[in-house]
Parts: sequence; C-alpha cells; structure tokens
Amino acid sequence: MPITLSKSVHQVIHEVGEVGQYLWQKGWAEKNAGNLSVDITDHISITPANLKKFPIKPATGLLPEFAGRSYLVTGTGTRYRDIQKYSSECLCILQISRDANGFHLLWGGKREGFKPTSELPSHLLMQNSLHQSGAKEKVVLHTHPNELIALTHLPETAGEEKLNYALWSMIPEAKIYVPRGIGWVPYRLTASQELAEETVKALERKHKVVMWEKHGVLAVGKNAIEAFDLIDAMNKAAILYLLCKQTGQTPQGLSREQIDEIGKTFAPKD
Ligand code: 2HA
Ligand code: ZN
Repeated sequence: MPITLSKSVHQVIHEVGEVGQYLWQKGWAEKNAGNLSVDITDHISITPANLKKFPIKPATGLLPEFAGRSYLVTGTGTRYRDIQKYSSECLCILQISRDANGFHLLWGGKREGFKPTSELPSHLLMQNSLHQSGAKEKVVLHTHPNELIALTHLPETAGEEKLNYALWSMIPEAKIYVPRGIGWVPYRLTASQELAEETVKALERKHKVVMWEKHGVLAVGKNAIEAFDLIDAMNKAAILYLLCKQTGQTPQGLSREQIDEIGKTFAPKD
C-alpha cells in the first residue's frame, strides 16, 4: 500500500506533469531525455513503524547525509510527455534509508521493472548541495533545449563568458531573469560522477542554470515551473541569436554598458 499523499505533494506532482508537457511541446524531451528530482522531505511524515512496511531497495552511491530525506524522482527510461497522464508509473517518491544503503519506495514506480533515474546519485548530490546551503530551490530539472545546446557547438558562443554575453545581449529579460548567468560545465560523460561534481560546483557559485556543453541544461527552482521558466527565457535568447545569424549577419546586441545597467537596476536580492 503506497502512502497517502498530502495536498501539497499532489500539487508538486501536478506541476511536474505540467512541465513535462511543456518540455515535450518545446521539443526538448525526445524519447526519455532528461530527468528531474524534487526534495519533498518537508512534505512527508511517516512513522518508523510504517516505514518498515516499505522494504529497503539497495542502492549504491548514497552519502550518509542523504539518510531520511524524501524525494520525488523520475524513473529510468521515463518519457517527460507521459508524466501528466501516468504519474504513478513515471515518478516515484523514495525516502533514503537510515543507513543510506538504499531507499524505501513510498509511492509510485508502478511500471514493470521501474527504477529511479540512472542519474539518482547525481541528483542527490545536487539536492544535498542545495539543502546544505539553505537554498529555497527544491527542484533539479535536466532537459535538452535545442538552441542553447546548439550555441555550445559554435566557437563564438562556447564557454561561460561568451555564452552569457551572447544571451544577455539579445533581450533585457535574459539578464533580469538569470542575473548571474548560466554556469558552464565542459563536456563530461553522461551520468558520470565528474558531471555531477562539476555541476555541484556551478550551483555553489550560485548559478541557477547550468549548461552541460554539447548535452543539455540543468536548472534549479523553488518549483518545477520556476526551473522551466529560467531555461525557457535563456533558450528564447538563444533562438534570437541564431535567428539573427541565419540572416548572414552578426547581431548588434545590447552593449556591455546596457547589460550592466540592467544588472544594476534589477540586481538580485539573494
Ligand atoms: O535521462 O538526458 O542525460 C536521459 C538524459 C541523461
Ligand atoms: Zn541529458
């Protein structure tokens, strides 16, 4: 018997389903591309006696500090487009066991052979970094936004400094919504420990959007919609950049002074 979900957890699942639709409609979620986790520890209360009814599923790569924390995560091979309709097949809620040697599957994961995302250790590393720093962000969202990825292949926009200048120069909102810019992680093998560690470093530098060179984007947000919006805003700037380039001309762009002025006027409060 799965746990009974509170209204707040239902809301989280609803938002994840909604964002899954957006990612699919945008063309950023081909096949089973991307994965997502939400730290819902504050929304899950279960007595030790009840917890025992959910046997521990062994897992490796879990750190002791994850123990007792609860997460909503996508399943391995899950399609973002299916989440809204089949949430309990595509998602699960797990609580890391007391000894961090595995997890209790509290809800969902109803599909045959279900396993949490293969990137679970990476997601937990990022979630732990957010939690330890007292961040309000609870969602870690990974997806494949076309135009942003394309810019990582072009020498004139590859690299943190060049990418952010190109994006900020396209439209004022890019600087307003992502004032610290996108953090840059050089190409690393998918699902590798190196990719996770480099991403955590970018989060520690207070980036809310992180570019994985020639692969995709990871964003954090207080909820799934917020994480999606940040990527959407930056991908819009990437579209504008490429639209200008398609005319055969180089875009004029906002000047560095204009971007600085926007930065000062709309400086983040956190
Ligand atoms: O989950 O996108 O980076 C599939 C991926 C891995
Ligand atoms: Zn990916």
